[in-house]
Amino acid sequence: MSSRGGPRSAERKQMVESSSETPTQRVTVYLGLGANLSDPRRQVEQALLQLQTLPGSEVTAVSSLYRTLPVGPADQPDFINAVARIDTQLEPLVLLTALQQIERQHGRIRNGQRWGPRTLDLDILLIGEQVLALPQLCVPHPQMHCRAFVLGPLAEIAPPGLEIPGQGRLDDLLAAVADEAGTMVRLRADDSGRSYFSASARFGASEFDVSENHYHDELACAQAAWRAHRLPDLL
Ligand code: A4P
Ligand code: MG
Repeated sequence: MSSRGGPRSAERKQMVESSSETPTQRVTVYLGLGANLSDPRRQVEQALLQLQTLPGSEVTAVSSLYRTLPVGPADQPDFINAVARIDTQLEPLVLLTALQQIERQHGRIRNGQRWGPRTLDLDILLIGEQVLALPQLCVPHPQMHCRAFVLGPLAEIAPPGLEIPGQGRLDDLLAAVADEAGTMVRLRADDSGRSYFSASARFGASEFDVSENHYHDELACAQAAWRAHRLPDLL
């Protein structure tokens, strides 16, 4: 019977293997998340779930969430910040487009004000050791080396001795912004979470009101991915 259809499974496996002789290279990328409008904590938590759904990508670590003072215009709410690490096959500009789509899903409006308030900001901080200076994308992120709200969470999940290309060692950069780092508040587990992951058990669908939550579909999808995924092991 099986000979009437395509190749048997062993043959199929071999075909798949030979068709992927030149697999797309995976690269480690660090992403910065920030929000200070419309329940910023939830914006960041939901965005972390949505990162799970990026094609050809795997979230491998997430920092704690931090409450941080705004850098830039002071007349805006405090931010919630975090950093995530992903392994991805996506090309840099494809990844940027995918991240901007997530920002739009969070109602991000760009009104031209530099460093102004936002529902969600997703920045590409590092792509391996690459240095990019494209019109749409600069990597490492041009301001990351002098921002405690990036360096602090990054240091939580980065390997020891991480170098920021062109800027130096993460440890040294973080030491240089110790004053700013001292103003950051790391959210605790009970407050719901040392990190987003410790709060993940609360992410039952019942916690979210479908009628007023336009993230529901993405969230349900991400939750399914979450359960099937080994992310909780990262805690
Ligand atoms: N772009 C270039 N390089 C990148 C990159 N590495 N990652 C381009 C992401 N985007 C990059 O970004 C403007 C354009 O930058 C994009 O269209 C993309 O093509 P944007 O998100 O529209 O504007 P923005 O975020 O206001 O500008 P910018 O300069 O990226 O601001 P930052 O550096 O993101 O700063 N204070 C605290 N406490 N916490 C914060 O998270 N964030 C900001 C924003 C200011 N103050 C803050 C925080
Ligand atoms: Mg930005």
